[in-house]
Amino acid sequence: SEYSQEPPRHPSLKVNAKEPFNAEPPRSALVSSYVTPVDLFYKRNHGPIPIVDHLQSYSVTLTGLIQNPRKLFIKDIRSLPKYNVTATLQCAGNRRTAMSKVRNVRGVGWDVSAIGNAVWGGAKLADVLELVGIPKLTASTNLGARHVEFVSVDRCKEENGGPYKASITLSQATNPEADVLLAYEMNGETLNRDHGFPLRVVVPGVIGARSVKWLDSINVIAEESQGFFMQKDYKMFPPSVNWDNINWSSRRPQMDFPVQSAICSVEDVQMVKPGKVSIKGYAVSGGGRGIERVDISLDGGKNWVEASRTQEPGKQYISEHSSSDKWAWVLFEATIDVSQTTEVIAKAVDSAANVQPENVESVWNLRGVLNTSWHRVLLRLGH
Ligand code: MTE
Ligand code: MO
Repeated sequence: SEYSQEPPRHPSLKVNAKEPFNAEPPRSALVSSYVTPVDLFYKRNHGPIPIVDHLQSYSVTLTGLIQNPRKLFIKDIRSLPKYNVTATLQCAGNRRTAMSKVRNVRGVGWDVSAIGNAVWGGAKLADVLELVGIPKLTASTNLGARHVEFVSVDRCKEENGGPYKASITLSQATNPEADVLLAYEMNGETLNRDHGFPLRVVVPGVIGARSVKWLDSINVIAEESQGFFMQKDYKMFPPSVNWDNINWSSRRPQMDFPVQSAICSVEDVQMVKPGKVSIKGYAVSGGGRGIERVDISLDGGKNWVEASRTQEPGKQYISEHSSSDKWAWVLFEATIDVSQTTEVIAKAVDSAANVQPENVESVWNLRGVLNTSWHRVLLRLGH
């Protein structure tokens, strides 16, 4: 079958769909290390994993509204300054299963682990675009360019057998501070097949759907990508919209993700012994907004205590071109005392004082994206 050449995968991944392969690690894996190991990083695909086996002949085509279209080989990309950016990648469908409990939604059922934090190594897209004559900090050009589309090597049924596609604005693409990468390394190792070998886009602070894997071409265009995943998916609709009255063109493609957190050191429901229990999890916000604080409540949200937070810059990979960690999650921890059945709630606040919504009902949408409601786990006394 077209799925007969999939790469080997870690046995502890929870497989939500086999073909295409969609899997997430156990919650506990996310709080065991600040940087998520590659084999435990969630995998989100819309088709078979393509095989790119001739690295010498592999190239990325730069085309569209540019003076001199050209092909870039891996050696050309590697000859540009290399940056290591620690960035959290999150699928817009993270925590969808909990949203579907309110009312049915369409999409792969994810628990809280369709997210991971990695050190991505590669060239900045802003430097690559300069090679074809588009200067840094360009919002539009006299050829009418305003968007940059990424087209993959893979094939998916949503595109009727065509490649996966997405786009970002030209101003984000040419802004060196946006840290958009063409990445060939993940956590200091060559990018593997599951995560986009030999080259993928990483758009920090933006839903994972825009970080196109197995890059085939970069298309400089006037309007945003007309691909399925920009126009007919990954949009946030109000709770009143259903499959009969949906009008896809009435909403913009989702880009930045909102403030998010989840408790990962315990399952829901978790049996615990009376006494001290360590509550650990992750918190992250999109758009480069850092996390201001994480609050924990044991009484349904009446009273809160602040958790402690850690953020370790990807020290072992830092080079002279390293950047800050505004794109990366914080891990939080609070020790609580449990003497009865207790619901533990986490909510995060970002640097713009955005707060996670209390209830999933208020953000429910038919595609089940962006469930960022307060995260709750139930602790029961037992052995
Ligand atoms: N790129 C291609 N070519 N094909 C895909 O199916 N899935 C996207 C994005 N890039 C996808 C893709 C989605 S929805 C997400 S969330 C991320 O890749 C997942 O990246 P990962 O598998 O490396 O975790
Ligand atoms: Mo995704």
